[in-house]
Formats: sequence, structure tokens, C-alpha cells
Amino acid sequence: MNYQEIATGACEKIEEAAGRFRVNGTPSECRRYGSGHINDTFLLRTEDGEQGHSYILQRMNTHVFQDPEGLMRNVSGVTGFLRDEIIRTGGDPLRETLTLVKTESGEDYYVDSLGSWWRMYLFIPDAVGYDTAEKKGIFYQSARAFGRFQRLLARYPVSLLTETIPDFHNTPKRYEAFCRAVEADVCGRVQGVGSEIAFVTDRKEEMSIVADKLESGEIPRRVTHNDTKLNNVLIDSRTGQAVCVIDLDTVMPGTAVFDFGDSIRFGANTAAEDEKDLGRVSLSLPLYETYTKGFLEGCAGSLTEGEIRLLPWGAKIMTLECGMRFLTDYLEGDRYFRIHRPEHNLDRARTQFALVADMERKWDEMRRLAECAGHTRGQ
Ligand code: ADP
Ligand code: GN1
Ligand code: MG
Repeated sequence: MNYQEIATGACEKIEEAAGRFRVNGTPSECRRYGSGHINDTFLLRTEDGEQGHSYILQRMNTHVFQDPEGLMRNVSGVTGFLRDEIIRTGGDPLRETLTLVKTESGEDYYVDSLGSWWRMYLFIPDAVGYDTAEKKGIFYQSARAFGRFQRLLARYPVSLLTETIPDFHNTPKRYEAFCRAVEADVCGRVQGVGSEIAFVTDRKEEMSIVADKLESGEIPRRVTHNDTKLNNVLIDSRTGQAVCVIDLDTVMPGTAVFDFGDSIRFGANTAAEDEKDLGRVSLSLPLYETYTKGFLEGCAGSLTEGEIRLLPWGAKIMTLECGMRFLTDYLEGDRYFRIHRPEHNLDRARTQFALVADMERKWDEMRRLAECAGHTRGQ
């Protein structure tokens, strides 16, 4: 097989794994793919006479996902459910949801001789995952897709879902973990980040605003995606329409307020998540407005007034939480998020805090825009 940009040590295991799945043709080419921070993702091509086929091969991150079997049950259940819904409404299931490729022995995953977990999806062609919302239309499409995704899953039986990362968006617990990391200071990095730590602790009271409402039942717990980054929706490269919501590892009970918020955190930032020049970081109110409109349309009237009122808080808390997670990882020695340079996690944390600060400046407008969109929701 021909490998591109892959360390030689890894090739043998990729070859072993690729050979276990029921692909059409013979694996011929493999390269790293996408810009996710968690799994190792490869694009695998096969040769099959005149034709070639493409697949996504992933080595799952079992440090992050400690119950990979439960996770794969979720992915299989959710994709199967979406597939039925898509067929029922006349869509194309091979394009509009992920399709797992089975192993030769009929499993959804393969565990190699080193204990690494592998899975494979059909590659969705002519579709792109964007790292920045270059055009408003792309962001609007992603908003509709994530809104629709959670509306479709409203009928999915929660009892079938494993919580793949317990307390994933439990922000007060994330704060506790952050405080433990500061206290332990295992890498001796605390002294260099005093102002970032103070930024977080100054906002301690805000961490529980959405969590408390979820706990008290004021807003409903729903089946949500929980990782609604713009690059977790594939956009059709010809039509510009959203094709498929991907990265289903964190589909769990959660709140729509955070699905909304995490998208704003990533896609309505005028700079990249790891931009070093903080002067370029800001919240784009036009993008925020566009996303709000698209998300409420995608949810088609299913969000409650309480949820709509909390949307700005969802954006702010997701940004604060993510910054806190990047900073925690920096303090603990970069063990969770994949980094590509020293201090990458610190740079990421700083952009998140700069974005929170800008949201605070634009808070009244954020609230007004959410209210306005709420009045015309789903119409
Ligand atoms: P991570 O959890 O590391 O973010 P993802 O599951 O999001 O991993 O995959 C990483 C990238 O691979 C995505 O952002 C997307 O660009 C691409 N990708 C994943 N699955 C598919 C697929 N079935 N078809 C086409 N591209 C895909
Ligand atoms: C991770 O897997 P990916 O790259 O789509 C992370 C998200 C963070 C995001 C920050 C399972 O998302 O929670 O918000 O990085 N996923 C997990 O970019 O922790
Ligand atoms: Mg991803």
C-alpha cells in the first residue's frame, strides 16, 4: 500500500486493520485526513479493476473514550435509526448519515494486536468539512443540519444510549477538574498562566447557570450531539447544502442549548480556534444571528422558550468550558487534545477566553438577537 504523511511505524497496524474490514477491492493508498483533535483519521483508497473506492478508517481514541464497545453500540444504533428516518422521508442514506463498514467477522470494530480499536465508514464523496465559516451560507447550512439532527433524534430511545464520556458538558465538574489541575501543577506551568487562571475563576458563578436549569428540569434533557463544531458537518461541494452530521462519538443525553453554544464558539469566531494574534478573535454578530435562525429552523419549533432564552448563555458557557478544558490539558501535559506545536493548548485556551470577553461586550445584542429569532422560530 502507498502511504502519505504517515510514520512508518504506524503503517503496519493500518495495513492490519484495513485488511479486516469488508471493503470492495484491494487497499492501495492511505493518508491522514481531516482536522479532528481526538481520533486518528485516515482516508483509505482501494483498487477494484477500473474503479476505486474510498473509506474513512479511524483508530479510536480509547484514552478519551474508555468504553469503546458502548460507544460503537451508540454509533451503530444512532446511524441505523437515522438511516430508517432518511429512507422514510425519501433521502439518500448513504450520503446523509454515516455508514459503518463491518469487519470480515461481522463486527462494527476491530481490535488489533496492540489493543487499538479501529472502525471504518463509507467515505462521503464531494463533501467538505469547513474549519472556518468562510461564507454565511455554510454556517447557516450547518445550523439547520445540527438543529434537524437533534429533532430527528428526539424519538431515539435514551435508554439505548451509553454515556460515552460521563459529565462531558457538566461545566461545574469541569471547573473542579480545572482547579485540581492548578493545584497539582504537575508540569510546573501554573506560574506562567496566572491571568488565564484568574479569567476562569472570576467567572466561577456562571458555570452552573445552564447545568442548574437542566438539573431542576426547567429545560429538558434531550438526545444531543455535544460536539457541534462546524467541521463535524459535511457540506456538499457542488450545491453548498449540508449533507451529513458526522463525529457521533458524543451523542448522549444533553441540552440543545449547548449544541447551539458549541457551534457559536467555533464557527462564529472571526479567527481560528488556535489563532495566536488575539486581536483577530471576536464574535461575529452576523454569523451568530445566521446560526440562531438556522438552528431554530432546523429544530422546527421544538425548542422551549426557556431554552431559547438561554441560547446566549449556551454560547458563553461552551466557550468558557472549552477554554478551561484546553488550559487544564496544558497544565496536565497535553494528554487529551492532539497538539501540533508546544503551547498549542495554551494558544487555544487564550482564543476561547478572548472570545468570552468579546461576548461579554456584545451581550445585550446576543440576547436581543436570540429573542428576535425566538419570536419567529421554526417558521
Ligand atoms: P474527530 O473525533 O477526531 O474529530 P471525526 O470523526 O470528526 O474525528 O473525523 C475527522 C474528519 O474526517 C472530519 O472532520 C471529516 O473531515 C472527515 N470525515 C469523517 N468521516 C467522514 C466520512 N464518512 N466521509 C468523509 N469525510 C469524513
Ligand atoms: C474535540 O473531536 P473534535 O476535534 O471534533 C472535542 C470537543 C471540543 C473540540 C475543540 C470528544 O472535538 O469537545 O470542543 O475538540 N471532542 C471531545 O475543538 O472531547
Ligand atoms: Mg470531529
